[in-house]
Amino acid sequence: MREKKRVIFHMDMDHFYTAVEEREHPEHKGKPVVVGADPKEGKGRGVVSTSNYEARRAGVRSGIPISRAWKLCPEAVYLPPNFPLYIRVSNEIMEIARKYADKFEQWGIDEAFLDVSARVKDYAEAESLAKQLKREVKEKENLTCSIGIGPNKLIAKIASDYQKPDGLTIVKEDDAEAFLAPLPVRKLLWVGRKTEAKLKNRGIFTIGDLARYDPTVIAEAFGVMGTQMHLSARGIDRSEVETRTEVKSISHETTFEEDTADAEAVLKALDSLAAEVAKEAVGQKLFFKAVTVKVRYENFETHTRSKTLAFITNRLQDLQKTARDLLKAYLKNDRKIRLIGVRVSNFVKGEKQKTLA
Ligand code: TTP
Ligand code: MG
Repeated sequence: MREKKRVIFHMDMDHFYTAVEEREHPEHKGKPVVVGADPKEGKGRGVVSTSNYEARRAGVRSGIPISRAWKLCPEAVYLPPNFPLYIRVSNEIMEIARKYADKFEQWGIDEAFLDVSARVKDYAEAESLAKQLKREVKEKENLTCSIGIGPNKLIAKIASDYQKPDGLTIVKEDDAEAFLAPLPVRKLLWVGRKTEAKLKNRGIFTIGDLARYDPTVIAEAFGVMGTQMHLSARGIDRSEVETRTEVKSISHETTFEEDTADAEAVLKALDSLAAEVAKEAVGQKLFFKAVTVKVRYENFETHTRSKTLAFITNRLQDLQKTARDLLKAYLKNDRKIRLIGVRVSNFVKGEKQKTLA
């Protein structure tokens, strides 16, 4: 028996933080806008959270140092992030989108997967449903999003990114391999920078190159991830849209005013980051099991270390102790540190944990 064909949407808001800022401050519209750390006339530290498309044209993108953004585009409007606002708007958008699907999975602050298989009989109906969703988001929130439609989450996600902003891209199952083939391997969820470099060494640049490569060689070189990666390259993804709305992780990070090797100062900053993270977790009634710390040295070399606890918690003491233990390995070498971060993940929603002390 043939499995019923699925129709999956992936929705991704366009330049989310800056789009919300432009909506709240129409005087910024048409100008390059950057949300992130304070640029301090080019001397600022920290990074760009996101930028609107005008600023992207000047080369300003998520993750680049704010000092570089300033050099590239001094005339941009620079704004600090207003997280409570973005979270509120995100919640409103997710409430709208949720109604369109039988299974709905929020992914990060501005993305979601929707399984609409039971609501449409073909791709033409899927297209009009997606247009309706885009229209409702525009009318109610005055924001645009891009939607990808495909036979699974993998293809839908790559499709939503294909045409942006305000895009709608449909990739039918039969067209999936041809759609993916010319795209760089980096577009696959499994491929980070290191894997990308290893693949390039083997002459694999595009998803098509990977799809054609001998899967047993890939599996030998990359293990289980290699097998997954090869399936992805062929457009195969059986993972379900999981009805889940909770956030995946809570994190805070800080860039020091000056790079420092002062262990006490670093640990003190770590404690206050942990306090912010724990406060949010408690506020959202989330208990976590995994803790990650991130360290960036003065030369931008960046490391992360994680620990999965034997218990779930949202107590500040547990978080501070675990984060300190994890960070200590990075403090032994007297190297100057530029940035640290704390993240918690593997959540369990509070209600289910009534027995917790
Ligand atoms: P994205 O959806 O990756 O980016 P975007 O919505 O700004 O732009 P696009 O139109 O390409 O989708 O991320 C959503 C938000 O998450 C983004 O507005 C800001 C935040 N973010 C960061 O804070 N740091 C980052 O490095 C990235 C990638 C995103
Ligand atoms: Mg987005």
